[in-house]
Amino acid sequence: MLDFQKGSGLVGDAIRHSMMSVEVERKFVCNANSLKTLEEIGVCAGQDQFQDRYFDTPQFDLTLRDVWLRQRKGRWELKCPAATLRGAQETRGERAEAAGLCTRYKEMTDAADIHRKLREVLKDVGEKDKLATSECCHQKLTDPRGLGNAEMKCALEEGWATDMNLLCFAEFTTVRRTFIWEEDGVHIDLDEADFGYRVGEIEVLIPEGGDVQAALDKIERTAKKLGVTGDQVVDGKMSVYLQRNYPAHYARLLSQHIL
Ligand code: V4E
Repeated sequence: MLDFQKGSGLVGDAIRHSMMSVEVERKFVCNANSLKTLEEIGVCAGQDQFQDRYFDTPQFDLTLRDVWLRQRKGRWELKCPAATLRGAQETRGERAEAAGLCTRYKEMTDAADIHRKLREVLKDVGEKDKLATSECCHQKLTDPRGLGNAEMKCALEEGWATDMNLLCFAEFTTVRRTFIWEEDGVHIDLDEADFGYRVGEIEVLIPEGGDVQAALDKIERTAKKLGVTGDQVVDGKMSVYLQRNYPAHYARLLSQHIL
């Protein structure tokens, strides 16, 4: 999550929160050389620490639809796929995106938008599924091998989330260093999650319907400057968290090409 940029300055929260934004992003492994380049050319915008708590139904109805609901710094945020480009000849940036190197997600921070989206996504979950849900919750609560207690601890905290049968399934803290590439308005985050995983992210935030190609080009230029090469997809924090804590769900997300 980052702020819209205008020139070299950050536009304030009022604008950011009133608009739906699209985050175009490429993850990378930050080695000593790319860190040196970043420290030489980028402007360090500081270090932050935050806790993320991700929510889903016990059957993972959201994440199986590539919808990611979380609480960060006490605020609700939702990420879901943004519409893809159609028609025109595929560009280098789009190829990188198609190969999974770049992702493009719509970000919502407005509570009404988030609730609307959740209702839309969950409307297909019928009575049969609801019954399975309560059985699944029960199993998680009583199964000593499960992660039930941590999950249920969160479930009682948010009335509307509980009403929608949403439970906290992942909780971790990230220390983030942010650099800004001033000329291009690109943000580079270096994240370290408390479960022992580090990842870099090159990010451009655009308004919905904004110039995706320009964002992909900026990311490509930045990656080159940082010496980020190759076509290997780098896992995000959540992918690694799921691999370690929910291997069966992770495998399902992989098989459905969501991760
Ligand atoms: C797993 C996932 C999402 C949830 C986590 O998003 P991510 O960008 O990894 O987290 P974070 O903390 O960097 O968020 P930010 O601060 O940038 O807003 S959202 C989309 N996905 C799916 C996904 C995917 N399929 N491929 C890759 C490389 N990343 C994420």
